[in-house]
Amino acid sequence: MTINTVQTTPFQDQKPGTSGLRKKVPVFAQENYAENFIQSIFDSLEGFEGQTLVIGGDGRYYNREVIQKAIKMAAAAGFGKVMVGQGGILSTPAASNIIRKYNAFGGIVLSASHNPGGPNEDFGIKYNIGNGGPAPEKITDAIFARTKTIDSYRISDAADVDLDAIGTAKVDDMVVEIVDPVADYATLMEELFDFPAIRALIAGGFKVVVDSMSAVTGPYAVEIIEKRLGAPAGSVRNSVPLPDFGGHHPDPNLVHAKEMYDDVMSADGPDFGAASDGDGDRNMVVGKGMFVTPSDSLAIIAANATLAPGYASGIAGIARSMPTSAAADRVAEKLGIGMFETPTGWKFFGNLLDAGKVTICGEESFGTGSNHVREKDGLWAVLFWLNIVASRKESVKDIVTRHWAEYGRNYYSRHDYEEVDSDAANTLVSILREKLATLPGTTYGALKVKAADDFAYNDPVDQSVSKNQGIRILFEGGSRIVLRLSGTGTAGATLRLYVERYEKDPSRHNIETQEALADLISAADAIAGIKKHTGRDAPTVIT
Ligand code: VG1
Ligand code: CO
Repeated sequence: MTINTVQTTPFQDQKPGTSGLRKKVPVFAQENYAENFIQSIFDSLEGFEGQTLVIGGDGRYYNREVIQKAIKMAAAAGFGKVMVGQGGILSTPAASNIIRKYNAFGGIVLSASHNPGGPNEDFGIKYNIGNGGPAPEKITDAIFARTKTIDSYRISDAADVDLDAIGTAKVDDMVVEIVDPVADYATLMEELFDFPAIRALIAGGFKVVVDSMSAVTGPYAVEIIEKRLGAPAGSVRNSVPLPDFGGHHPDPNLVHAKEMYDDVMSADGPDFGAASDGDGDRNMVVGKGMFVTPSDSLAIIAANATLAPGYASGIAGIARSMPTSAAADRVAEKLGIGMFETPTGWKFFGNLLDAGKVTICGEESFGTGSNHVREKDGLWAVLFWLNIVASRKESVKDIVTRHWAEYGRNYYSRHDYEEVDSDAANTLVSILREKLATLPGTTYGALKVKAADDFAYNDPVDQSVSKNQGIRILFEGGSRIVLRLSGTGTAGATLRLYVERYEKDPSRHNIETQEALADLISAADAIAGIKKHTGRDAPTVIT
């Protein structure tokens, strides 16, 4: 077998976004496109000779093809070993766990997460470092710089590896180990949570459904929820990962997981429902009569953390992305622990977790996780909720309403305007940025602007600074709106508007969310000219 050096020319559009490089499959399928990016990753790293690289993805269309390329390029680059999930499958949190457990140098995770899959849909490549987490900006910036100058890549001409047979093979001098994608992850979950209590809850008739949305968590959920926790067969729905996710968006929210939601809300439906996304790092939790917002979920998990064996000795601190509601802040205050506000994207939590400053992290975008790995973790959140329900012997609805009664309720919603014209979206943001200084003191109905800025994050661990992370407009009384452009889309621009209002009075905790936020939503349009710039009357998705 020989290593070939292939001449190539740079692509100018390989800038990693919030979570890796995401493009449509036809873009990735261009000659040398994936190879250029993978080589640029390797060229931006040092000291991996003879080390282990973990490779796996969410099973979407084009997954196997890119895995074969990555294996042959890893061999050419001098890695000693690659560990690949069987069938090319590894959920994002499971990949993070394997990197950590086997002291790998890093990992390549192939996913476009919640974006649809198929020959004309989305694909993605992300690099994770040795702590198991997404590469920090320092590395993604270096990768991007390299993609702009790359002129060749190296690849072995070895035959394709059989990805379906567990065991070891060799590509040139490099060992290829095909591993069970589920086993290590399931073991970790069993260490963290009170499986006997959850098993007893389910055996007692508590009905659980999990919608894996034909994406990566199917095999994990079947093993854990059905086999280890005893839920009846069929409790996990859409459990076979499909390359096109059955034609759906594998996005666990009230729009795309509506069937499961409606089922749980029906009179004789299940007591508890959950869904996860394409690569298994997001979660949605629903109890009968109660959808748990991701921001509330973070706060409630943190407040009840000691009920789970893995967190029995308490948590060190909490971190949330800036647009996530401040519900968790009140929990941190009460517990007397640190609270950190980071930019959007899990890569910003890595340093805080590594330094032991925080134990639990979350984002409003259906992402929650902890120091057990360095990614958000969908099934982990679901199991945490089941653990809390089993320990407290209360319904999800009672747990949430009691939490609000104790801490107050942060009404919260996100409005997404998807596939907006990029120029129009950029114009909206730059006009808004220019008028930030003039906003304080202006009023919109009963709302008065207290402060307005473009969020910048100073990492307390490595002192790195990340600017322009979202525009915040704070009102007197603690309400706020946030606007930012998505960094994960693959067509046009997506404008996200985040709206939050705090309500202490329990007699006002049952207002419909959009109604409770109506004045803030109209203030957002008055301030940012959303309708005018986007030409849209209403958001594409409201969560
Ligand atoms: C979105 C979410 C963000 C999340 C990111 C990756 O990013 O808002 O909170 O970390 O997706 O999630 P953006 O830039 O589109 O707002 V996943 O599950 O798509 O890897
Ligand atoms: Co995801």
